[in-house]
Amino acid sequence: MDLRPLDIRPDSSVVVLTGAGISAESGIATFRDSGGLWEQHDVRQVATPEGFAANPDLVWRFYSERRRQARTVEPNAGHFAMAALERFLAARGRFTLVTQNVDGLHQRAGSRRILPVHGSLYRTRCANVDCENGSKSWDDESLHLDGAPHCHKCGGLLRPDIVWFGEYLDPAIESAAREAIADCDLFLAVGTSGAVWPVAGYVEIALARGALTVLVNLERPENVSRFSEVHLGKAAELLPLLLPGA
Ligand code: BV8
Repeated sequence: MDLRPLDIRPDSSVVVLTGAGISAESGIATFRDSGGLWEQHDVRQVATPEGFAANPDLVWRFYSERRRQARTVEPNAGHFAMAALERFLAARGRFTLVTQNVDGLHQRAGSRRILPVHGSLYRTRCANVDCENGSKSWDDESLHLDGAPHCHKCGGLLRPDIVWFGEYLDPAIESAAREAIADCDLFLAVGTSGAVWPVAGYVEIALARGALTVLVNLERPENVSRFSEVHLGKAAELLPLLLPGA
């Protein structure tokens, strides 16, 4: 495959946005591909506050199953290429990994400069806004297949620390992502359908900045026209060829 590596120098400023496609070759289902998560589950029932209010046990079964599964798979060459790029830029460049993924595979591959814009599968928080725990979340690998857990402090329901549809992203994380993109030379999107807002609009910030916008994806997504360079294929195969340090 005659692929020219991206022009990334040690002092480049790079933001990478990843979606479910980068974890596909690790064996984790994406959302909108055939056989994807949203084909197997009603998103309104398992990924909205209304769904959680209606049936917290079902939501906890959904996320517990994903917690269990994500621990049975390994990061792939795409995740490791991301961590290598971060190391390549560490001395004189700037690097930010904005991920929509909640599976923890970037962390396990060694990436550190991560903005988890949709939360994390392995963090839990109290759903009671009046709880003295507040919106603080904590690491939690436990599975709750037989019923939703309750808060030790207030007795209210616990919830996964995930951003559901109709919920705002964490403002600090969102503004950090927008700031990094507004300051980058290269915006690289990997494995995302560009279907979910406000993240789908992040490429516009890069374009307004005059950054080079590059896409690595299996198929052309909705917002493909916003990218000046498009590489169609599997992230685990293409990223090691495109990125330095891999
Ligand atoms: C919000 C939960 C304000 C965690 C998720 C306009 C502006 C603002 C909001 C909206 C708007 N229009 C509509 C909205 C509302 C909504 C939205 O965007 N809806 C969409 C569906 C139209 N947005 C929200 O609700 C957001 N909040 O805007 O707050 C607000 C508040 C109140 C009222 C109004 C507004 C919150 C969005 C977050 C929702 N939570 N997940 C979880 O369970 O995981 S989103 C969900 O989609 C996942 O997090 C996922 O990360 C995300 C994006 O999906 P992708 O990662 O892109 O995955 P997908 O399967 O779609 O695509 C995979 C791609 O990979 C494909 O293109 C495929 O070709 C490719 N691929 C496959 N294999 C490979 C590959 N590529 C490379 N290699 C491979 N091997």
